[in-house]
Amino acid sequence: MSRTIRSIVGGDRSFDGARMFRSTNPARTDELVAEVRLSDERGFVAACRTARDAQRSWADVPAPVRGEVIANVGRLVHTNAERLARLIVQEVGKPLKEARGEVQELADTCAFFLGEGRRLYGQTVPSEMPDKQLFTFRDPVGVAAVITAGNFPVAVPSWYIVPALLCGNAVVWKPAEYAAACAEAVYELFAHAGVPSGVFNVVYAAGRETFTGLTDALEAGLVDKVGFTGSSEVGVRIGELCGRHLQSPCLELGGKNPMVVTEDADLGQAVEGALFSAFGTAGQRCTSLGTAIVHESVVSDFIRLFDEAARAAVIGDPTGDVLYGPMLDEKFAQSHEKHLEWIGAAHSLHGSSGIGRIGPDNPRAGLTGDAERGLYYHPVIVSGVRPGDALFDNETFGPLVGVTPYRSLDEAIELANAPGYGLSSSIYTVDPAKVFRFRRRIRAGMVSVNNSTSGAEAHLPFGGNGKSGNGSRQSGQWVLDQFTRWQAMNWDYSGRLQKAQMDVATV
Ligand code: UN1
Repeated sequence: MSRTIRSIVGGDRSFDGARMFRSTNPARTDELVAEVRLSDERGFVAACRTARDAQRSWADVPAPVRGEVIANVGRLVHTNAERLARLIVQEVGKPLKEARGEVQELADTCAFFLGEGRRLYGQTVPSEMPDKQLFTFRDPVGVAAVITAGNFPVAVPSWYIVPALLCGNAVVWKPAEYAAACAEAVYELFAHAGVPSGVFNVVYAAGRETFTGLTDALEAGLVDKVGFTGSSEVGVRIGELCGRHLQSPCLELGGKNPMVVTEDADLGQAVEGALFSAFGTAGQRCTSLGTAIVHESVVSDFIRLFDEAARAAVIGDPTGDVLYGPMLDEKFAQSHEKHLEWIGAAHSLHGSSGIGRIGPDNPRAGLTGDAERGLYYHPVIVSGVRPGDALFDNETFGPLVGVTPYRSLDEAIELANAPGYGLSSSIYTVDPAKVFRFRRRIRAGMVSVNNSTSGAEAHLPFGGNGKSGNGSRQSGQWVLDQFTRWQAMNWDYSGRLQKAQMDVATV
């Protein structure tokens, strides 16, 4: 049964715009999951004002008590885990097993941060002068505006929302409209867990209105930190906008994640890793494999095995046990089709009995879903990709992966860094010297050894460099520095004016 979602959840509803968005099941596109009323830019600003008004008293709640609220969220996630996972499957088409994993990632994030409520440590620091003591304190930044994609509709938003709230900030969240029902479910978990009204706000709006609303809210001094997960293009615009207000946002952007397969690698293991990295979530993770860079002595064996594995993979109905399901929604299906046009004459196709959308005219043997109503696409492996090819240089965010050979490890690393992204990466080898050379030279924020490019754990720093982000890190303890500001204090109890640098004590 579908539901209608108002444009601002839990806040002022007078900004409901006239535009509606229909969130549908990508495995059965005629099945409506939710109908969302989109706000205009004034709604975004109003939500920021509500957050600003509510933030001070939330910051006055002792941090360990805020941690208890996060613990409540975690408990509610566990109680509602299956319902939430099935909603993710229904709304964005992620296979059930992956959706359960995503819910677990949300629970893990709560488990990590609930304890931080008792650990928002400052420091006591010695002074250069006698009878003087120095201290540091962490304070919340204020209002955090969080804008997220829908490929991870519950876990990735929680990387911002959970620590931001724990640190005493108020949050305005603009989720992806095509994952609105998931967002509403997340909102309800936080509301039931005891986050006071106005401290956590959700606004549904289209990209353009969100950008204008954010511009106005920053101008009015209503936003202190922006967290954004999405494309590199939009990330650049958000970075420019925040820079005008001397703010540095958390940016988690695209990736063209490389996997280097060396001549000594276990090929079976590498192919298994490539299959999941390239095609898990239908390639729609920011950590998905972009290009497999394979030593020339094993590249033809690698392609043969990868091709066989992709042909044999079960694709289709996400409620079942499949490698991947449909594209997230129509918009992603369309951009994937554009990326397929990048395949040129110099490339060879593997991995598929067809190319493009699977349907009655373009069948795939063993598809388990409804080929007519689902946004299912053939898995495509393209060999012969080189720097300068659109396919090599750009993120594609679909079940489409390149393979290129290399001769020396240094060449492999150069190829891996060439597209200019720097999110995730992987190397398959048994040689520790290669691992550490790769680790040092690769520009990526994340390196996997003998493992998928996807699947980072919630307590490690997640984030990228270059076109993948501005060096900010989501997840784990590192994110506390995003949502708090350090304050330094000195306290002189000597009874006289001791001047720093001038009255330094000597032995
Ligand atoms: C994303 O696609 O935005 O490492 C995040 C992974 C997941 C998170 C992906 N834990 O693949």
